[in-house]
Amino acid sequence: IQELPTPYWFTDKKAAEKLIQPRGKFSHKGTFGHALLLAGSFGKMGAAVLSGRACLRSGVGLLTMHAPVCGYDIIQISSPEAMVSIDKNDRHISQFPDLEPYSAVGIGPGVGQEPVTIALLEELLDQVKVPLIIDADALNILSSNRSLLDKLPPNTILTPHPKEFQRLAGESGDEYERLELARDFAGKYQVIICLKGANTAVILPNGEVHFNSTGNPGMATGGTGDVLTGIITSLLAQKYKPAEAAILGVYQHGLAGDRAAEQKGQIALIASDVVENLGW
Ligand code: B4P
Ligand code: MG
Repeated sequence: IQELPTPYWFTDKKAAEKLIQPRGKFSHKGTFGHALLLAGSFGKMGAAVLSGRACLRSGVGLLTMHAPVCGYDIIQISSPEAMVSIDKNDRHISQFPDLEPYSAVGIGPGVGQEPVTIALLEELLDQVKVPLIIDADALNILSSNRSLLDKLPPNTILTPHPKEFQRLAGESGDEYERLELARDFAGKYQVIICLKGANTAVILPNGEVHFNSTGNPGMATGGTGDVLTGIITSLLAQKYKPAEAAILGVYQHGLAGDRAAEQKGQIALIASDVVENLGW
């Protein structure tokens, strides 16, 4: 019997630590990139704040957060390290700044699915030339505007939880079938999928599946997904290759969740604790 090459990998401590790029003594903030996060809407500015703070705690040189008018004070007060770019729209994002200064773009946490935001996503997919991560309602926009899927730049990172994945790729009978569906999807659109849950699976366009070893059920609480988006956006901005940014980001997110659970216990854990326990 000929043994087939297995597509399955496991991200343990050793595998993850190998990916971390040490900081050179003479590095400066320009070395670590400028991230742009498009996040938040009226009533969901917390998602933007969580992803922004996680992005800052993951080593990015500079962060600009683009948000609707209603988010201006909220971001400036909660995240003094971030710069804010303000949309013309009061409640939802409808535009994005000139992309030239940015080394990576993250979109989705708390954005909602208003027509103006759908139009923005389409325009972004046409224009973006730097690595991109798409999460949350931006994924749901892709699911209900399927012509946008063909515009996804290669190696774009998608971070669906199982329900978002179902909307994107359809029903699956069991977890194995879901994984195979994700491998087909990643291959078809040449994207990277972080299929979130216990042992989040990172699926690469070549069909490789990297299962994560960190994380705990304490992380099943609102906002932890937004934290992951910020971490991966930060790594992309620092020029980690998209596959490495996804694998390492998922690992560090779970590790921070495990540290938070040691301190607070799983039941008390909230997403802000994950941000505060990021350590590199
Ligand atoms: P939404 O309202 O879309 O949730 P959200 O805003 O995206 O929340 P958030 O961004 O904080 O969390 P996310 O899941 O992105 O609604 C979620 C809906 O999906 C709900 O109806 C829920 O029931 C359903 N759903 C979610 N997960 C499901 C699952 N596994 N099976 C079936 N239905 C599910 O990100 C959460 C983060 O926490 C991820 O990084 C994830 O890996 C981590 N996490 C969650 N549970 C974990 C666990 N048990 N162990 C380790 N890590 C875990
Ligand atoms: Mg989410």
